[in-house]
Amino acid sequence: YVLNEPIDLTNCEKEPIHIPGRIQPHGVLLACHSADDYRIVQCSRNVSELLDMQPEELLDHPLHALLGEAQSALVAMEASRAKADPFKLHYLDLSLAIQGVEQAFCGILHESDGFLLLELEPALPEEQASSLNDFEWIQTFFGKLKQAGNRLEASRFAAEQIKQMLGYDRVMIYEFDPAWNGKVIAEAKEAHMEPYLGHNYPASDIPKQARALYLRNWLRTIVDVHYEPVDLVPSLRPDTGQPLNMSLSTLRSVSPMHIEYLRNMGVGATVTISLIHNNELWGLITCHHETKKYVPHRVRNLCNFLGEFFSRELYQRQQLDAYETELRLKSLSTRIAAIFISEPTPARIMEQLEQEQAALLTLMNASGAAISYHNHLALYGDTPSAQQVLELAAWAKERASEHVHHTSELPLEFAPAIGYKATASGMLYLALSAGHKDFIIWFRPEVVQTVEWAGDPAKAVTRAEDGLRVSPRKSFEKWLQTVVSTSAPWLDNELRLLPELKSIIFKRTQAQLRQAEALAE
Ligand code: BLA
Repeated sequence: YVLNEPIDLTNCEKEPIHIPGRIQPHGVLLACHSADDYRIVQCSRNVSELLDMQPEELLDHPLHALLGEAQSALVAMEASRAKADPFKLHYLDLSLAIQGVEQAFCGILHESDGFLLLELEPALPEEQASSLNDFEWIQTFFGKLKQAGNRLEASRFAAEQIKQMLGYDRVMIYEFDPAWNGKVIAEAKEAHMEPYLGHNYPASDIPKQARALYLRNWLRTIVDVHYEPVDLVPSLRPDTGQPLNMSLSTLRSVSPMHIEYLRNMGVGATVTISLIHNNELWGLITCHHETKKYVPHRVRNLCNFLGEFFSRELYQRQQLDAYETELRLKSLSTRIAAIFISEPTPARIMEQLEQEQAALLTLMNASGAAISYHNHLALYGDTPSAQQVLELAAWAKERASEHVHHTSELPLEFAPAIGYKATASGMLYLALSAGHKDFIIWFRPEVVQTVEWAGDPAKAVTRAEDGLRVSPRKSFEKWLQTVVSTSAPWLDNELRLLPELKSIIFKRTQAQLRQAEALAE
């Protein structure tokens, strides 16, 4: 793969993977003109092997010349469904007489810019019998997911069952982070294989255009990473002279970059299922087999369906967890606010806060807190010294917006904090009065994290001696990155509580100030 541009990872994003003009050889592709009797306008060259016909015998002929009237009527019916509902996978069992012998095919079809793309995969003889298991698979899957205690357990069940259904060696649930790096959060695998559970992969392993494509096309398979791609004949659309858009094709030939990646990884075949919620790709079910492997379309389709269900189930669990957390935090925050409202004097407020310090820390999942109120400074739990707290408050005041400043990397932003990073790598500052004389700071300890990468992420791409070839890394050996001076992040549902708490306390503080002034007069 040779590029003339300077080499960087964004080149990967420029490969037009949806128009390769080639397919994988385990099936044939026919592009038919939808408005013209489904006349075949392009086909893959391997029709000569799988259908025993030359491309010239098919091109320009209507589809019914190949399939017969009855079957092509069924195809036309399914094609109109496919046009109406492009996100579903549409397929039909078809039969073709090849050298006088009837042969079963799975026909997978979709619409592509006015063309019907019909892909034919020879059906395996054992397929008919095994479809009886489908209902059982579905029942087991639904049952197990409902039983799962949490997200990770549900993911593990899903991985195990998909592995059984595909008969694959390894199935992983792969989750993206906000920067599109990915992590294996659950894994089912053969005993002899090295675990990938917990491994992280840089965003460049799955470039942007591939992720965009997987949002539309929910299931892909590479039957044999050592395949020879098969050309389309003619290579361009005869009507427009443009390449055929193969975004939704199941046989689409895969990026040579990715093929090289998989070979480097020692993988023989893959199935990948998109995990989508709210029209966002949040993860993938990635499945590996050590050698080449074909899985019937019916089974792949079922895995796809279960993947969708799994995705929804996880989302609902998350919503429920978030709701429970929200209620718990609200009640804690009300308890703290109530102290400011009901206690008559600043001294009493400080006394009561002392009593309720556990609630104060739990509210922000903190290990320490400092409160400065009416010239009193109180420290609860693990905190820096009083002097350090005052210096920190002066620094945070300058940075605060809406009276709040928070960081989970304090030692990187405020050098003096290096000295107490074990106690306070995270801090959340809230002013309790408009002039910042009063404040509260919550602290979180340093969490030293070891991130396991599958290979050095800085070397996700290697360049050859000629300086022009980009290729995926060769090594997937565990590469450990140690992250220091960082605390657990402050979460949205925690930060959301601050405005209300602030407004209650501000009002009270002002009222007390007015009282004090009135007394002084
Ligand atoms: C595609 N890369 C992919 C896909 C996966 C990964 C899952 C989807 C295609 C598929 O179905 O197999 C990556 N696979 C992984 C990861 C794991 C795994 C992280 O099993 C972890 C266990 N890839 C590179 C570099 C480039 C690159 C450097 O590493 C570009 C220079 C490109 N990856 C690349 C491209 C695709 C891809 C272009 C799209 C392939 C296609 O659909 O044609």
